[in-house]
Amino acid sequence: MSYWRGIIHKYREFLPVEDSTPVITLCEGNTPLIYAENLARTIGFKGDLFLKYEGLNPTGSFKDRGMTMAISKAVEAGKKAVICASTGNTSASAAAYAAKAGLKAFVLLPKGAVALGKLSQAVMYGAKVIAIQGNFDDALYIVRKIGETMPVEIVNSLNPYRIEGQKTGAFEICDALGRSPDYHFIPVGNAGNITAYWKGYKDYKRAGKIESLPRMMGWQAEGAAPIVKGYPIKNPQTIATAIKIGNPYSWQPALQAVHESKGLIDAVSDEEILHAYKLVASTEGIFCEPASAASVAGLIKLTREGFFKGKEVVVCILTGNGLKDPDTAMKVCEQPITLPPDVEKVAEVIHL
Ligand code: AN7
Repeated sequence: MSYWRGIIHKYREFLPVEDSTPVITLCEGNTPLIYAENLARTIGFKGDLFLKYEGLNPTGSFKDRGMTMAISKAVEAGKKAVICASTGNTSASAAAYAAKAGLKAFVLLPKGAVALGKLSQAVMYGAKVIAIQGNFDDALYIVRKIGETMPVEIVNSLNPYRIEGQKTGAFEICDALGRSPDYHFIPVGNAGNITAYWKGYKDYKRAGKIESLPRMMGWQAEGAAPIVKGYPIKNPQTIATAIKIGNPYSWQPALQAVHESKGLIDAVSDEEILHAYKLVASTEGIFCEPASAASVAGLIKLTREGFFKGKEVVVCILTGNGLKDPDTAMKVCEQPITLPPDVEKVAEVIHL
């Protein structure tokens, strides 16, 4: 049988699993790498632009790659419960994989700062949802304290198996291109994913699967850009709630990825994020969430500044599905119009 059985099955030789490890999978991964010629033309980018649409994972974000590993290893270790803090996507993913594994899931969310779709996922999958009257960083602090004393496995990206699973995104990109990209653009929140992708590229190079490595280009939201500023942000602010994080756990590994790859981590404004968010949807037919569009916003910014010289191959990671956050979409787009059931009136509007 050749049906897709998830990233552990596909990339087992690169992952810390044994034949005896129980594989908890929802068939994550194998997401499309989409050639984005319309977007490239619109923004004046002359190279080859690809979008890796991670919003097509089982729970609608890249977190599923890491969660299949974290939950499989938790089951292997005999754990009965998992816990995470989340801006939304980690909690949705943890809740789903815990449901599949028959584990209890506890998720701590910053109250009022999580997109409704993500919240609905966590409750539907049966997690115990706790809204914290604070921000993500407060919630993660509590999770780490509880993890020290209670018999519960933390499945935030401080769990090393999360990073291992997420690195498979890099494998898929290289398998699809037959090489590594020249530049890898990615949003940065808690900085686990940029860390994971860099590890993936390095693992693939060491295995002789690729000859070169991409430069890692990370993008934070201006109001939540601790790595860019060089100090933790106490009260981070951005419309991209997924990356509204003031003190990222993987700060140092992310800096190392940028240093080793001769890349950068920079910031884009909410305005730039929303512009990219709308452009990806209207030029390519791809609905990503606002945080995901930070990678494209970064590409637009550097293209405008004349950063690219020739025919570079660029991959932007679109980390999550736009359907998770329809409220933001409806806020920033042209509103539907209402008309009586009248052919003439509708014809007037269509006006071709
Ligand atoms: C759509 O769910 O941190 O830099 O708790 O949901 O690896 O944190 C989400 C992060 C980018 C940033 N895009 O990735 C969480 C959480 C989307 C995200 C990021 C997140 P990291």
